[in-house]
Parts: sequence; C-alpha cells; structure tokens
Amino acid sequence: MKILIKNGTLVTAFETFQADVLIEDEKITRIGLNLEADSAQVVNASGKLILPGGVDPHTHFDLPMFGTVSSDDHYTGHKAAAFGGTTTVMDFVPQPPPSSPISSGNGGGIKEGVDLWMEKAAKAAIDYSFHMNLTHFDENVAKEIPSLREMGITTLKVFTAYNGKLRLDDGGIFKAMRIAKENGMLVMAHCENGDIIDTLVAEALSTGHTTPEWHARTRPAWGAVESTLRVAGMAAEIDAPVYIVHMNVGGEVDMLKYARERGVKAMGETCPQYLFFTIDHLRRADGAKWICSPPMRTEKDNARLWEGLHDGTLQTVGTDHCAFYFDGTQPVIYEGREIAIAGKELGRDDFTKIPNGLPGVQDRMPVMWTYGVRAGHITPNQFVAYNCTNPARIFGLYPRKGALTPGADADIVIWDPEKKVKYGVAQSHQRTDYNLYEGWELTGYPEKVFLRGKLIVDGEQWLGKSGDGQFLKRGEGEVL
Ligand code: DUC
Ligand code: ZN
Ligand code: ZN
Repeated sequence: MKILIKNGTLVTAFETFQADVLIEDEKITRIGLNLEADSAQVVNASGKLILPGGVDPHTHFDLPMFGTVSSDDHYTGHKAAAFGGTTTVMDFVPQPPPSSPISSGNGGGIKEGVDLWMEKAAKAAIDYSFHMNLTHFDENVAKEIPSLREMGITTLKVFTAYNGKLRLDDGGIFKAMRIAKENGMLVMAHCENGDIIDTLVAEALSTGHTTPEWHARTRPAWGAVESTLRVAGMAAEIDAPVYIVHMNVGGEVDMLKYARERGVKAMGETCPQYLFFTIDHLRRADGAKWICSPPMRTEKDNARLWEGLHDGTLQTVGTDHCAFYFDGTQPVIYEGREIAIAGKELGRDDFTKIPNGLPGVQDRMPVMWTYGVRAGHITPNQFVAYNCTNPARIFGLYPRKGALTPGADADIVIWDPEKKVKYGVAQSHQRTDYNLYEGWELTGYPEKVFLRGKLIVDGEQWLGKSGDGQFLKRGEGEVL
C-alpha cells in the first residue's frame, strides 16, 4: 500500500521545510520535493503541517487506585491519544507488593507485573511501551531488574514519596540507579518529600481540613525541589542518567539547571497541567477535578516551567494521564454503552480519598500548540521535540518513532494550523465526564493521524481499532 502526502510543510524537532512524504506499507520511504509514485493514494496536505506522531512518555491506563480504577483503559486511552495526535504511549507497570499472590515466582514481582500489564494492553489501539514502577527493593528485586532489558523495558520509576506504599528509601533508589546504569537503563524519579507529606496530611485531617485545596497544601513545593536535587545528586555520584517526571515547581527547574550545568545527566519532563493551572483551581467547588500528585502550584511556577521549556532546560512534555470521573455515580456513554466507574466523588468528604490523576492524553498536543506555540512560549520545532522526538530519543525508540525520515514508522499527523475548535468534553474521547480545558479556544488541531501507515483518525472519524497497537521493545536511550 502506498500513500503519497503532497504539498505539506514538514515540522521536525530540527527544521521546517516543504516536502512530499511517501509511505509504503508501515514505513516512510521517501521525503522530497515533487515526489511521484505509481498507484499511490494521494493526500493533498497543502496549507497543512506534517508532524511525527506524538509520543506520550507518561500515562496510567486501567490503574487500580483507592478502590476504583482509572477510567481510560488501554483501548479508550489510546483512541483518545490518537485524536490528539499521539501515536505512541508509555504506561507504568505497577510492581506487585511482596505480599501479592502474583508476586510468588522469584520474589521480585517484576515479571508478574509485566505479564499482567501485557494482558491488559492486548486491546491496544496505538503503539505502546512500558516503564517499570519500582516500589520495593531487595536482593531478589535487584537480581530481577536486568531481565527487564530482554523484555524491552529499559526504565525504572522510583518514588521519594508515598511512604509505606510506593516509596523506596534513598539507599534503595541509589542501589537501583547503580543497577540501572550497569544495564543501560534509565531511572525516572517522582520527586516529593514523603515524610513531610505524611506529617502534614495527618495534621490537616486531625484539624478538620478535608477540602481539595489541602491536597496541595500538604504536599509542599520545597519537598519537590529538594528531592529533585537529592535524586540528581545520586545521579552525579553514580554518573548515571536520571529523568525527573512531572516537574511542577519552578525551583525544580532551577535544580535541574544547576545539575545540568555541572554535567549531571539529569533530564526533566513537565505536563500541561503544571503550565496552566494553580492551587486556585483546587479551591473551586469542583476542585477535585484538579487533584493529582504532585499538585498544582502557583502562577510563578507556571512561568518558570514555561521558561524551562523555552530555554531547553526541560526535555519533554508528558501528560501523566490518569483519568477519573468527577462524578462516577453518573454513567458516561462510551461507544454506545453506558459506563460508570467510581471516581473523584469517593473523596467528597476527605481529600485523601480522592483518586489522584487527571485526563490529558488527548489534550496535550492541541493545548500546547495554541497556548505554547501560538502564545510564543515555544517554537514549532520545540513543540515537536518535546511532544514527539525527545521522548522517543530518551526512551530508546528513535528514529523508529518521533521522526520524519525514511525508514521511520509512518506515524504521521497532518495538522491543520488554522482549524479553530472550542475545546472541551464534547470534543474529547477521554473516557471521563469532564475536561480541564473546557471552553478553551484552540487554533490548530490534528486533521488526519496515521499509525504505521494506517489512517486511524480522519477529522471526527475513528478508523482505528482495538488490536492495532503493537508493544514496542525499547533499547538504551539517549541522554539529552
Ligand atoms: N500521580 C497521579 O496523580 N496519578 C497517578 C500517578 C501519579 O504519579
Ligand atoms: Zn509520579
Ligand atoms: Zn504518573
């Protein structure tokens, strides 16, 4: 099958130029001016931009939490991603706790966790890969980590918060980072201060402070700043790369800059929610919609994060997509069926019971185009770098993904830079009952989305299906 996309303007992480693109079967085979190809189906992209499919390095589909589960699974979340121009997602595999019945095998629980996630993701509609959450660490776990490489999983996420649940102590993180380095793997760090959070949460609850705002007030920004430096310090000591996920505080950007200026291989991701929202959103009557961890901060933090993208201190924009319904007692119609999944209402009287997480996998590229590129914070090439190319490079998928080049997978977005959309839940395929960007005016939107040469989104039309997505085995990534 041949498809010839003619007259478009290609935007890569490095340059912008006019060219035609020839797709043969699943790959891009030629890029050049005035291409011709016998029997090719021609798509006229005059006036449109051609971008590589987005790569979202940070999602949580079908994730059990607080007695419910995140409401987008590995099909619905993939479909939503595709409508927003994303064709590859990387999801986090929970490590079963040692007490879990599925953790029996060799004691580390890693293989069992991955097997379970493979099963869940069999319904994939776009290409996907996994990161491994490392939430307990002992000799058995240490021995099992290298086996992840054979599975094509070259990343470990560690937490400096969620004491007694997800957190590793500093010694555990340090040892895991050493093993990761020896095996060409990358540690991703969730940076907050678990001890201080637990102290403040207990105090807030005992003094009757139960509203969503207290979610942010009990997770101080300084905890994120100091733990970012702490983890970067470990990376410096080991000479290992580290990637700080969901950076949300201006001071974290300062710490990242400090570390990078000293040659530390530290990289950083932020997410749209930390660029646009603040603790004030948690003070609204529907503040639970904005509950995620780490929390929203201040306008000053928003501005510093934008600056970090503008000057290249940060490398990627992920979503941390982990959708929940605002009111899960009311079903949502999804593909003709009523679906109700318990959500944020679980914490109506206690912020600690509100499932943590936000929708965003579809929203990322459209909102970053209008309010990032058009607003002058980042260039179109930076947009492609942060949303597509850098995640592919850092996580070992480049140039198969995130690239417009012969030999790359034909994951292509035809982007209409002039299309105006009043965005919100009505345009969103994310399976939840709200959208954080409700009523936002967008200019620029995906028109057609190809996954390995197959047209899966055509305007409003969904042409993809469950099973279209492939698991991507990843190799060693680059340090950017
Ligand atoms: N934060 C969230 O808000 N949800 C899922 C995981 C995370 O780190
Ligand atoms: Zn996290
Ligand atoms: Zn996350």
